[in-house]
Amino acid sequence: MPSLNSGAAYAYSMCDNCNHVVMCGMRAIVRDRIVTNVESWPGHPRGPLCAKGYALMQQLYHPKRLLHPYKRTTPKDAPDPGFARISWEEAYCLIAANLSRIRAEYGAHSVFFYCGGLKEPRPAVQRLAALYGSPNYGTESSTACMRASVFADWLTFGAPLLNRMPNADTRVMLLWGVNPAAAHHTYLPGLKAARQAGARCIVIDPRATATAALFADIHLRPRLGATAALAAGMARAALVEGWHDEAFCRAQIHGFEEYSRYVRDFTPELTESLTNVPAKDMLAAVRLYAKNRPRAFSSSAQSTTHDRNGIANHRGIGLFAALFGDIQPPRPDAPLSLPKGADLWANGGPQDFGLHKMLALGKEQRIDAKRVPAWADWAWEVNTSYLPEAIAAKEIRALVAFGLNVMIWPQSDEYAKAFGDLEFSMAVDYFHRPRSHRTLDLLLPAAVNFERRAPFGMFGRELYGRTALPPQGEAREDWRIALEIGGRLGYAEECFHGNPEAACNSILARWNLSYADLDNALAHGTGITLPPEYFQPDPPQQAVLRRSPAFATATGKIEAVSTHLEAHGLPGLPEFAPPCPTSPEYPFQLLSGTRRPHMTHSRTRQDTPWLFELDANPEVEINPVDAGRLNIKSREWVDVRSAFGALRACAHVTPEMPEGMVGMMHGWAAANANDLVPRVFDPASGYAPLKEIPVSVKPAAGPRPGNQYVSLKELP
Ligand SMILES: Nc1nc2c(c(=O)[nH]1)N[C@H]1C(S)=C(S)[C@@H](COP(=O)(O)OP(=O)(O)OC[C@H]3O[C@@H](n4cnc5c(=O)[nH]c(N)nc54)[C@H](O)[C@@H]3O)O[C@H]1N2
Ligand SMILES: Nc1nc2c(c(=O)[nH]1)N[C@H]1C(S)=C(S)[C@@H](COP(=O)(O)OP(=O)(O)OC[C@H]3O[C@@H](n4cnc5c(=O)[nH]c(N)nc54)[C@H](O)[C@@H]3O)O[C@H]1N2
Ligand SMILES: [Mo]
Repeated sequence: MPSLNSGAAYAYSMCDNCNHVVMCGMRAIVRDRIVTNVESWPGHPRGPLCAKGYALMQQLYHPKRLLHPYKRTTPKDAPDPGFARISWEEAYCLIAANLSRIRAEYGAHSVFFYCGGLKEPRPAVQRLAALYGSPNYGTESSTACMRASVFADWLTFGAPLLNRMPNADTRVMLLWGVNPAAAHHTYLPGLKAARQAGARCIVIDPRATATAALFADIHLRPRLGATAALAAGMARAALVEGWHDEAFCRAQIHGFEEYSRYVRDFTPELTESLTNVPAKDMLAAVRLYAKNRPRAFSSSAQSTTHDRNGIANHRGIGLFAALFGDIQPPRPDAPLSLPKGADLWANGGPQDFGLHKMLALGKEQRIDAKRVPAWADWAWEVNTSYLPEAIAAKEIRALVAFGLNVMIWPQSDEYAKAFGDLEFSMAVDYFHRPRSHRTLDLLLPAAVNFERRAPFGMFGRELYGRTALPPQGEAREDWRIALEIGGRLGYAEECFHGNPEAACNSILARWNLSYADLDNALAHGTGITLPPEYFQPDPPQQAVLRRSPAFATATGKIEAVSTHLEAHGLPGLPEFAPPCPTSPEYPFQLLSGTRRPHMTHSRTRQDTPWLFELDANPEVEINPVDAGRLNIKSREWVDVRSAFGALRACAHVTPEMPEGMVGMMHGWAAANANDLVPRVFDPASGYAPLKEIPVSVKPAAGPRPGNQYVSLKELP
């Protein structure tokens, strides 16, 4: 550790508090092996740190952190698992005995390996699943996060092509369902620079977001579940006016005529009635986008796919953007581009390390193979929406989970209940989360930031090591746990004898580096930049990048009619399907999970008190007109109901929400937005309608709930 005057030293890591996606560089000041301060890492490509990064210190030293392995002592249906402390030895013996028995009796596929939003542990967990022999490896990304939008792009373009952030030349940018002001603050400087250089901006978002306030010339505020209609209406407007690139469309879009015929019905009047977007604003937005170039374009990671018609929505957006001829097939002589940012981990890590080829064996035994076949045929990660059905059908007998949050799923308790029917289940986490861990057999303590070496940081060609202080209590790095379980199952050699640093070295070796080189750079507070010729993407990535001169779809063109979806008996065109209708009983559309700058999913509540202070109650955001009519005031409690569930939360009256829509963050243990959402899924992706369910909101009858919003529980 590089030392400072006064006996202190610097330690380095990367923030994991935006679900391991943004990963800003962090530098800590350490005295007597205790982190006393956290700051942005000077010179690091990601940053600056936001409140979530600073608050990580509190997570590190939280008195309720999980510090030892625990085993349940009560029957599975008991409300309290009665977790009792055990040794790592006992924990590993239990795991190895159960996993070995289950594989012998029912086959390896009957164990589901799961990683939540956390991206860092994934390569090690993939390797474990592959060695064990189960194709049933899935994550939150293959259930509720950005992978469905990648799927939609792949169906349309053969690659995740859509997001083109602005640069100095950009004249117009279209931000469709993105709010970097809250979700990706590191994009803001680029947007600001483009704006200052004169770029115009269209924002499409139902809410009055900070992004719209900062950048939008035109802001369209559609109702939920109407994306495919808005995209079709916008496409029609461009086609009718002849603003599109006809020659490009005819040459490069498969099914262009069918698509043109389909969108023809979406007149400005019909589009307005379906989407609530005034026709004249919609037409002005299309004109602004069509008449300026170069164009930049960014579409949502997930909002438009959290819908029963999500894949069609997202494909509709992509096809609108494609009409102008901006999205070209890759050139045969194009240089291999480098993975941007920390995408190496966000996309699952190196495929050879994760043993993806082995993971793909026995694909027909994936739980999504028959239930979401269009997805299973494409995604290497299994969709987990139907886990309760797969457990009831005895296709799955055990669960090995890293970072399990049942509140990502609609009707979350059905998942927790189903896990109680397993023969064996375990999770690794920073904290005991009663709502998610209630039915598990084992709970294991994960080391957190500043206590782990793996994985190292990778941002484009820049590699960064991390300093690891000794973990608190008996916590262990996720990589170590996964690799040690592998060792107990007979794969000690393949699992680097449980040593995360040795595992990292096996990855770094492709660049003739080892962790010692990263440590040498850390001594100077820096990383290592690979020379361009040194960079070798994985072979499958190379194939995608090199596949040319056509689009990497079956037809070699942009597919307005998807051959993949048609082959699976689904509509090939991005057709509009009406959202669940509101009614006098349930008059509001529920927009759940909109990111807040200082909150991350179910975390950053009591586990980071500084952040919790900023937002200490589950809030329902409601427009002043609606609130006035219902006699609801800010900070008063309201009951929210859908046909599928109910919860009580605190009102926040704000013009940010449009009339007829209410907003709520998911992940509150006692006011879980996903209790309101039914288990019906987009047949193409298997994703849930997290953003279209009708609800009612009424002043709460009875007293304000007491201190029930506790997401952590102390262990004995
Ligand atoms: N209604 C609604 N539901 C949604 C969404 C929405 O917008 N609306 N969004 C969806 C999306 S996009 C996502 S990504 C998911 C979020 O889903 P998740 O990312 O799974 O949710 P988190 O709340 O971050 O829970 C992760 C758990 O893992 C633990 N954890 C975090 N990091 C680590 C680690 O490195 N190691 C270990 N062992 N444990 C760790 C945390 O303590 C926590 O208990 O929610 C989805 N669900
Ligand atoms: N602070 C913070 N940052 C995060 C996270 C976090 O929890 N906290 N989570 C990370 C993760 S896991 C993810 S997946 C990303 C998500 O990143 P984003 O998808 O960009 O974030 P959201 O805020 O969920 O959605 C963006 C906007 O879409 C709008 N929207 C919702 N539905 C629709 C619709 O039907 N049409 C249109 N046009 N707009 C719609 C919402 O109002 C919102 O303003 O953020 C990442 N960054
Ligand atoms: Mo996500």
